Amino acid sequence: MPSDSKPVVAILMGSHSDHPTMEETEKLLERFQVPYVTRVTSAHRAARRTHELTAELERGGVRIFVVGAGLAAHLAGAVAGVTTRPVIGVPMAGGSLQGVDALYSTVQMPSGIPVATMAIGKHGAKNAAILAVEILALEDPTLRDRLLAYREELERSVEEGDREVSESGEVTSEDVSDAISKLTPEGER
Ligand code: RP5
Repeated sequence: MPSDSKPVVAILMGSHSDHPTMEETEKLLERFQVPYVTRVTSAHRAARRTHELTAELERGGVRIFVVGAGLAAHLAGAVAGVTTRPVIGVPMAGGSLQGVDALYSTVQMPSGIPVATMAIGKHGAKNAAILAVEILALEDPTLRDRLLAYREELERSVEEGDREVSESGEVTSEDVSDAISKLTPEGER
């Protein structure tokens, strides 16, 4: 849920159906205690409204826009065209081209109007939140500390995974090479 404080990040999406993906952005912004607002608008079906909404959010204090859209995904570019604040684009997965259409539509901006484009789908939605926090952390030491704590958590999760696999008795690639060399006559190794 968006917090009561004035939002500094706006999460925009082309359709309500994009929300399950963009929830990943919301969850991470909540974890970092960054106030945000989430809105649905459309680059094609509500172009004028998108421009007005972007201006209104900017006037309200939004510093970064995270924008998710699918198919011919032009919403992030449309927002970037009417603001000088950073715009982070998230291409939705799905559709006939599994999100590649949205990726190309979001990333291939002409020079002058950048959209920082993330990976397709939920990985991209998560990274959009982290990138927004990284930008805000440039001027906020508390956010910087939270980012460092998050990185440490990621590292611990890798170590846990390593422990689980190495203690589970699963077959490793070294085990396979050993077994093969034992089965192969010495002259053929
Ligand atoms: C939906 O159409 C997509 O997921 C996407 O966000 C949206 C694009 O809407 P327009 O901006 O083209 O209206 O199905």
